Amino acid sequence: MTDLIYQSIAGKKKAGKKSFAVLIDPDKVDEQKITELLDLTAEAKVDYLLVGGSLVISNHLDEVVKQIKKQCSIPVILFPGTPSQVTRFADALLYLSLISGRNPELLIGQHVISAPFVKQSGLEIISTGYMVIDGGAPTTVSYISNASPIPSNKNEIAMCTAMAGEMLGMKLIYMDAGSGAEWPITEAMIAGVANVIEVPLVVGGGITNPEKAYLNCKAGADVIVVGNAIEKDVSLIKEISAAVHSVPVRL
Ligand code: 1GP
Repeated sequence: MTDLIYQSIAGKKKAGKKSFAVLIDPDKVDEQKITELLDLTAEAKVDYLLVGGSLVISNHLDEVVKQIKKQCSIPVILFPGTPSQVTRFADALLYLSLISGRNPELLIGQHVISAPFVKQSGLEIISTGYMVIDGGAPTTVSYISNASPIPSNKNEIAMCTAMAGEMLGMKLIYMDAGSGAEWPITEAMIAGVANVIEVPLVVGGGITNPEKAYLNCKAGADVIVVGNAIEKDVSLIKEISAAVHSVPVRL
């Protein structure tokens, strides 16, 4: 198994560079929409494409990923809400453990059940400590997992959770306020967490403009993920990518 994608994420962090990932929900795209998105992502020099959703109900994940791989060279990383959202046509898989929750199924249970299938996929596996932060609206992941998110003002809980995830060997920490969150994660919480871990920090959920993406990066996020806002206005791809890539390099 290679670790090329992880090397790229970690290498950029080491070089002090910020990355931008566009999240594509297979339920919300068709062939034409994907083509339009890919033209814009290539032009805007988007670093990664994340594919997934908390609850994918359509049945065309393979086709979506195959089309992306055929039309562009940006790495495709799966961000699965359930183990069924795994396709060997992608490049890598965020192997998520919901470390902010206390539901054993999402910490380890579903992993055990899907392990042989995931291994056989040949995908690059990136073990990820997934932390859901309260974004002011009930998220699908919180409902399905029956796990409460970390309160948005409890920075120390987020910090300790991320530290524990890193010490357990997770190679990424992903802090998510949930898709379409009313309140994105505060810069104070991002800074607190970034200060106590060394692995790359991914931040997403409710980021709707280039200013917030920029401030999150300045606070310590290494990868910014945007889904919903781009679904509503694709021109944001260019603006947010430019903002993320304009953050001064700080080693
Ligand atoms: C959700 O972090 C992602 O899991 C992205 O959130 O759709 O709100 O951008 P948005």
